[in-house]
Amino acid sequence: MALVLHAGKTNKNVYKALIAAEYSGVKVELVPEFEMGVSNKTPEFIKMNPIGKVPVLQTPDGPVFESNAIARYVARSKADNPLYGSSLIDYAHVEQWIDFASLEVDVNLVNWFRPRIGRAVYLPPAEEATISALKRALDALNTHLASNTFLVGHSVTLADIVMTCNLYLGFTHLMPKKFTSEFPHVERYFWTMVNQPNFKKFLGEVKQTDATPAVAKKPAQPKEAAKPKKEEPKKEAPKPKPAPAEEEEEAPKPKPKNPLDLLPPSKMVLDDWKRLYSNTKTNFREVAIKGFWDMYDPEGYSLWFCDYKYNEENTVTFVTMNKVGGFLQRMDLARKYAFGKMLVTGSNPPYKVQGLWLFRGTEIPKFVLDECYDMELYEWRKADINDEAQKERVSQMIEEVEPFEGEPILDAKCFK
Ligand SMILES: N[C@@H](CCC(=O)N[C@@H](CS)C(=O)NCC(=O)O)C(=O)O
Repeated sequence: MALVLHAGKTNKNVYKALIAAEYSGVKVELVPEFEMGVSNKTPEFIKMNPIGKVPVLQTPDGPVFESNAIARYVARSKADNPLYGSSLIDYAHVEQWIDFASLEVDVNLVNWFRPRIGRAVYLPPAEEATISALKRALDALNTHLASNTFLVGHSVTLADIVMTCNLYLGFTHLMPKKFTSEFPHVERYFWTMVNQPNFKKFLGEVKQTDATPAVAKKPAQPKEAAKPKKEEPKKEAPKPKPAPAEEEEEAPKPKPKNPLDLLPPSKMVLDDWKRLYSNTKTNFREVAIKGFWDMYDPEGYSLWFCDYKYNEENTVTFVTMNKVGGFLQRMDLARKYAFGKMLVTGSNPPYKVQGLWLFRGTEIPKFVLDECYDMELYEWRKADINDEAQKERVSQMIEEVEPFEGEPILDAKCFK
C-alpha cells in the first residue's frame, strides 16, 4: 500500500512530506477529491486525526498526523537516509533545527499572520512581541548560516526541508525585502533552498511578498472552498504552484451578530450621551452629569468601577499613563457598547489607576472580557446607583472632580 496524504490543495505543511518523499525516493500520493472543511470533518477522518486538521498520512500501519511527524516518517521510510545526516550527533542536530524551525520560527510567523488576515484577534502589543521573538530567532539562524550552507552537515537534511517550508510562509506572505535584508544569510539560504529542483517541483517560482498584509478590518469572508466543489482526481504529485500559505485553512464562519445587538432596545442612546459629554464645555455638573442621569437606563446598561490590581508598579508617571492609554486603545472593539473614564491619581508614586465604565447590558460584555486582556488587570465591581455615595462617585469620575478622593488627578482619559 502506497503512502496516502490527506490534504486538499498543497501548503507549507504538505510540502514538507512531498519534498522529503522526493529526496528519499518514497512514493506519496495525495488522496483524490479531498475537500477542505468537508473531508476533514467526516467520522473516518476524525478517527485518523482527532483534531480534524490536515495533513494526515495514511500508512500500512495506521495514520500519522502533524506535518513534522509525517515528514519524519517519510524520511525514515528509507534506510540510512542522508536526510538525517550520517551520525548520531547529525541526527540530534537535525531534530534540534526541526524543533527550532517549528517553535521559534513557525509559531511566531503564524501568530503574526493570523491576526493580520482576520483569523485571530489583532492586538498591537502582542504583534510587537511576536515580531521581536521572530527576529530573535532569525538573528540566531542568520548567525548559524553565516558559516554554514545547510543547517546540518554539507547537504540538505530534513531540517532544511522543514525550515524552508516554514520560512516560505514568511517570505511569501509577511516579510518583504526590507524586513529580511536584516538577515542576509537567511535570505541567501532561503533562495538557495527553494531553487533546489526537489523544492522547486512543488513550490514553483517563489516570489517574495512586497508588503506585510494590512490588518483585516473584518474577519476574512468565507472562501469558495467552503462551497462543495468537484476537483479533478489527482494522479501525480501536484504541479508547481505557489499556494497561499493558509489556503487549506477552513473558511471562517461569518461573524455572528454581537449578542449585545440582540438585547431589548434601551431608551438610552450611547451616542447621544457621548455627544453630550463632548459638547458640554461649561456647567458640566448641571448639563452633562444631570443629562447623564436623565438618560441612564439601568435595565439596558450597567456602571462598573475598576481598580488596577498592581498599583505598586505605577512608579513612573508616563509609563503609568501609557499603560492606561494602551488599555483604551485595546477597548476599541467595544466602542459601540461602552463609555469609560480612567483616572491616574496621587501626589507621589506609586500612583493609583482607577476607572468607571458604562457597558451595554447588565453585565460586563463577555467579548470584552475574552478579547481585551487588560480586563483581568483590574478588580471590577458593579456600581450600585441606589447607593447615593456610589452614584456621586460615578458623577465625580465622569466630571473629573479634583481632588478625587483626596488625591490630585495626574491624568484623566476618556473612552468614548
Ligand atoms: N501542527 C499542524 C498544523 C496543521 C494545520 O494547522 N492545518 C490546517 C491547514 S494548514 C488545518 O487543517 N486547518 C483546519 C482547522 O483548523 O480545522 C501540522 O503541522 O500538521
